[in-house]
Amino acid sequence: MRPWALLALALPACAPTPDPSDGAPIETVLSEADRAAWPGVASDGKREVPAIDAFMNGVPVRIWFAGLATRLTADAFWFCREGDSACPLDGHQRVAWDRLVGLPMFSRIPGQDDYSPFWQTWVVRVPADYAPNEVTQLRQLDEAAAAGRVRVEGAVLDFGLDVNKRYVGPREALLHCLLVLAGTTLAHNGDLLLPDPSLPFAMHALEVPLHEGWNEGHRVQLFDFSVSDGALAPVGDDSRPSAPMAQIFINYRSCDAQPRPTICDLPYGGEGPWRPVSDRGLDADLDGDGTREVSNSIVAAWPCFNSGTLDDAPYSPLWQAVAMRIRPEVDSQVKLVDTFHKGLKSNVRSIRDARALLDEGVYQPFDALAIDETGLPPPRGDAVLWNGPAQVPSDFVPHPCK
Ligand SMILES: [Ca+2]
Repeated sequence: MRPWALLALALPACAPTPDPSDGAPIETVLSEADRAAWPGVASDGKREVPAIDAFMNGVPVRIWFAGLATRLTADAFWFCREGDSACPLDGHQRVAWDRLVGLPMFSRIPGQDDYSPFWQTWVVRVPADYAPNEVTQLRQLDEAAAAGRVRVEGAVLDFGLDVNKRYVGPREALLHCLLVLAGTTLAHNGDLLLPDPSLPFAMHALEVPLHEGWNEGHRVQLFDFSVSDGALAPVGDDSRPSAPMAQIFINYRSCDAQPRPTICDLPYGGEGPWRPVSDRGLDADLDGDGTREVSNSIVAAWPCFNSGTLDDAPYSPLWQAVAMRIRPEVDSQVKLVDTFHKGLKSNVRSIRDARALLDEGVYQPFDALAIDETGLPPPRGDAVLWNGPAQVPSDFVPHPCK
């Protein structure tokens, strides 16, 4: 049976029950409890997806934190005219919104068990007399496909070599689109990138665009990260593709160290004596800038960045969180952003720095987190995975990397 047909038959019992006929915004059928599962932090009547400062290869960088995630993928459908090879993806593996016929359709929404912001890409080929948005529900798609009016095909791209020169080849394409409630914003979207002492001038971050789509006849809003991610090559050979992941390394101090680290005086519900060096993890403002953004975490990959080591996976906005625990007896030798301004004096600003300190015995062996830095368990499975798309310069082009 075609995969999308399975979807139409198997809506989870816990799902909101939208009236599929009215075309109203999804917010009209969501309860307050439903809304809590959507991305972003609500305060003062606004809802914002926060940003986190980290380091990559010696320089400060910024990612968004769109919540804990899984490697699960869900189905999204992009409507294109028969014969239009420039739809739905352009030559840079970004969504070609001006070529689409009507709005794309997403099979799931946040709060449903099998929702994922990583979408397996299905192309719906439509004839010349197809009017935009004729199909807005899975059941309608199934009927139109069965009647031969539209044709659904998987989008397969030849990903060739990745940035680390490893062969990937033809794979189904994943797109990273974050469904959000109306009015949700991305912190620092289009602002200046973090101040970087190595740059001669200030650069703006690429502004990630907001678009609309359909879920079961209701309009939904979404941020399309294909402008910075490009299409992602999935991994695994299971019945459906999994999202690729990279790694983020989070510094931890021990409260058994002497002198006792000042961050140990903050309330924290996490694991044992260990404290993450992170505003978010501690729900604190370590650097006193009025935000919960700073961290001394290290990302081991970045869009179009060749790490120079085959150990490192290429960039993915899905990060596996790994702990770097400083041995308490050498704690005082390591400077991090919990004691110095904005990390510019941190001893650990790249994965290379971190591995050197590991070799010197400053760190315990790195271990993948079983609970999030805030002390919360992951939503399913045993890995803590963050949905954390990168902020990149405004002129960034994801493919081909230059
Ligand atoms: Ca702060």
